[in-house]
Amino acid sequence: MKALVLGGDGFCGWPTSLHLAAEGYAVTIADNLSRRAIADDLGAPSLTPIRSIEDRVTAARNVGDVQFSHLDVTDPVALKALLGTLEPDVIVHFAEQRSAPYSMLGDAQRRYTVANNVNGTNTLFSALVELGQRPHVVHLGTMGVYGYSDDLGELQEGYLDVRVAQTGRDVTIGYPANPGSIYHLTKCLDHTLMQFYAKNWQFQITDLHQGIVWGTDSEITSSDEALINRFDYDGEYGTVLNRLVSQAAVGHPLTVYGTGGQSRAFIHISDTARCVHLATGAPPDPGAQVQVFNQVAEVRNVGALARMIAERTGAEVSYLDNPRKEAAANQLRVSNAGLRSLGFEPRTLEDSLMDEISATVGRYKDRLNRDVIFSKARW
Ligand code: NAD
Ligand code: USQ
Repeated sequence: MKALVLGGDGFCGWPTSLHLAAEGYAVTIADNLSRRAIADDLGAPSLTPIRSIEDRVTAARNVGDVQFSHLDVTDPVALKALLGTLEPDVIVHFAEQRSAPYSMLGDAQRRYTVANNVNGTNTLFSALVELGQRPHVVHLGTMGVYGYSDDLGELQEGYLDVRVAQTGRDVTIGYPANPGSIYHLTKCLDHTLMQFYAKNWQFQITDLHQGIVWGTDSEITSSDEALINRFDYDGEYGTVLNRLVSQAAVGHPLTVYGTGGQSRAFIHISDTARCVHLATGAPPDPGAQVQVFNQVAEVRNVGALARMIAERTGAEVSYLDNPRKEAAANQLRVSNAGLRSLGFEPRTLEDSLMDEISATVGRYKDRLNRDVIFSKARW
């Protein structure tokens, strides 16, 4: 089986590419390395010393069949040329600008995020239509497409059974979109695009609505220094749990936004790779509505996480004015029945994984730039 991994040099894409290669896929990574460039612009390169893509791919050949193509997914000519040669069986699409705060920094970042993400997804499907190819496409979406509320009960997977007030009829509708940033908005737009392509051109599409990914390494990326995964801790790209662990490691007060009453869904990076692999093997029928799996291990409260890390490390917790427009506190319940039915057994924070991440951060803490800890984005 041939897998094309778009965005395979990134935080989720790299361990997933290696996992797929270890499972016997012939993997081609396509990436324009924009994440590395943005990190340099922000003065916030990965805390872990990730290798050049060339060195990574050379080391990856000990794991399995891995190739690299330097390619921008929004470039139709380059993308069609690669697809035409490769004819992949499955495409995993990670290649988007994925930071909510970055997407809210200003005009340039708002426009870049929409142009890159929505245009990339449309360019991919339009190219596949033109080439007459119908691989299973697995797209990485986000839990943030739903908003973060349990007003409509436990979050179901993409769809909601409702009774229409006007007719009394019971129907299934797409879950109402409620994005909280320009970045999250692009995932709602992607989803609508994909519904149309599936319906009109009989695609097989899976959208993985993923929670916040934490940790650094999978078993494979930790097996060789040259395979080490990236770790972001800065105010724009660092996600909350990884940020708090890295702050504790350098004696910085833990940056809780607002009351810390926010509840969010989390998943460990090694589970991301496992779940994507499970999803690649379970395509929906051609032309069926987009299959949605909530790629989530557990729900946690931000304030409680900070207190847990403070207890483990002696760090101080600092409650800051929230730079974001979001509910000060929320309840959240999430179904992950789809991936569980495929064999997903979530790894949770109680496992020894917290020790692993603390050890990695401790090893590289001298590389941490304290000037980029606070987020510059306000909305
Ligand atoms: P990342 O920024 O580390 O990786 C994305 C990769 O895509 C980068 O290597 C980047 O260079 C590449 N890329 C971006 N635009 C491209 C383009 N036009 N052409 C080619 N390559 C391009 O992000 P990540 O954390 O690995 O996230 C991957 C995907 O998973 C994203 O779509 C993101 O929205 C989704 N996701 C991430 C998280 C998380 O917590 N990290 C949670 C939920 C969903
Ligand atoms: N938060 C803090 N302190 C911090 C950083 C964040 O309290 O120092 C809070 C935020 O206010 C928010 C929560 O923690 O309430 C999560 O923030 P985050 O930066 O960890 O995550 P988010 O911006 O939602 O985005 C991340 C990924 C994105 C993915 C999303 C999944 O960057 O790609 O789609 O998580 S989800 O959150 O489930 O929508």
